[in-house]
Amino acid sequence: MVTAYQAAAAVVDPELRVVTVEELGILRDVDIDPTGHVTVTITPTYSGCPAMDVIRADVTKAVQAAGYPDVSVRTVLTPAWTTDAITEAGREKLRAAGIATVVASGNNGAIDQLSAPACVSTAVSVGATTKDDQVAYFSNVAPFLSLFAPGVSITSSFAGGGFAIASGTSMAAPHVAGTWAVLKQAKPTASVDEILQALSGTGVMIEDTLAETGTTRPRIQVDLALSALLNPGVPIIAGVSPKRGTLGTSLTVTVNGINFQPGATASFGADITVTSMTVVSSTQLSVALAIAATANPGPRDVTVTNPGGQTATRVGGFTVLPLPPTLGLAFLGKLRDKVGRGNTAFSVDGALDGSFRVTVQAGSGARTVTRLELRTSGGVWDTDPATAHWALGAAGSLDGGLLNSGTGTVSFGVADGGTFFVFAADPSSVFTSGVSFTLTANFADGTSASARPV
Ligand SMILES: [Ca+2]
Ligand SMILES: [Ca+2]
Repeated sequence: MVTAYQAAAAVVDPELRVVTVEELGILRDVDIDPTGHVTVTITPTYSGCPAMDVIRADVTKAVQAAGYPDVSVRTVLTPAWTTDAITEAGREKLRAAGIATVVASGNNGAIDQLSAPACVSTAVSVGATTKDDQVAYFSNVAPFLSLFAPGVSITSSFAGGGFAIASGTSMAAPHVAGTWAVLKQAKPTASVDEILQALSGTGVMIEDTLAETGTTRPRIQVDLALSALLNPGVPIIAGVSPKRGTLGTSLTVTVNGINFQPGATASFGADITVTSMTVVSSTQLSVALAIAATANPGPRDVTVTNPGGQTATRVGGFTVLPLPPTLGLAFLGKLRDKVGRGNTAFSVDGALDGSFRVTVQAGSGARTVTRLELRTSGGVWDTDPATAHWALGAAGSLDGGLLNSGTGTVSFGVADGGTFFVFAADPSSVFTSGVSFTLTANFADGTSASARPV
């Protein structure tokens, strides 16, 4: 005999007839009271889901047919349904039917595992990157992560109306779900594997440098994925790594993409000589470059040409950097109170902070500072809200106001030979003379430089 639960669980979704309400995670509970009354509890996939009326009727009919005439169906809205509720069997059936299950990787900052159910092999798992293509510190990452998408400081519609800015892998996953819909619309016959292949093959390869595990996964590029899906066989350059080189230097870069053929050639524009190149595979080239000492700094278009004449061009795919500036750093003691203890603590907290003077040495040229990081054996401080590191304050003078009192990000100019000051809260007597400090500054021209106190 079929139990009331089995009868309710076997009801198929009226819109996705390949999966049952149990596999979709819509069925929450089936309860029989002493009088024989059956109460079935279900959760809609979204509020106002029109299919719920049909499901309610189907479940009632099925439970009655199993020998329980007295049935009521209760709808609960909390906890809200998410794709996390879909069972593994449900995911497999959806995938076989051409429906992808896109799942956020989770926000535990794990470096080699994903939250369930993103870890399920049939899920399309999505981790979060910053807008400048760093892995977000909170994002779970693993070698088997499917894709990255932007997930830091994303403007989104919010429950209750209006918009808000939020961060999380739950902000990254909808970028992939939306992209999936665009690709599926462009090619309705495409399978889950075909679309996933187009997205991963044309993604920019992002290395998890925070974790230093070497894990490198693709961050989606919608336009290129669309082109790959609609133009099979055509070469596409997804990215160049490293994508910058300093004038007067030689380096080897990796070109990632699709449909590279044996015998392909590459060019990197004016003042850059390709000294040798290897077609590693249809998705990867290794190219040795020599950048002339007299090269003009700036972006170059990268072009790959297959022997048949088909070309792929990535506009501005590689940038020639000027020489980096020389920095000086002096530890002045715990002189001022500018910041507190925490990633967003860009205001006074009543305790004196480690205070440092930074000099852009004469002859370096005027620069614009875009990121600062202070490192000691006792910790890391930075101006980057996308990392968990504590606040690093920056000011034009010891008594000047913070240049980064908002979110912590910096963008300020320093003259040739000019100075600025940075401030970091002391967790436990870290800031004493004799401790080894390293300050690293990034500049708007793409260069970076480090300094230690002399
Ligand atoms: Ca302080
Ligand atoms: Ca930070």
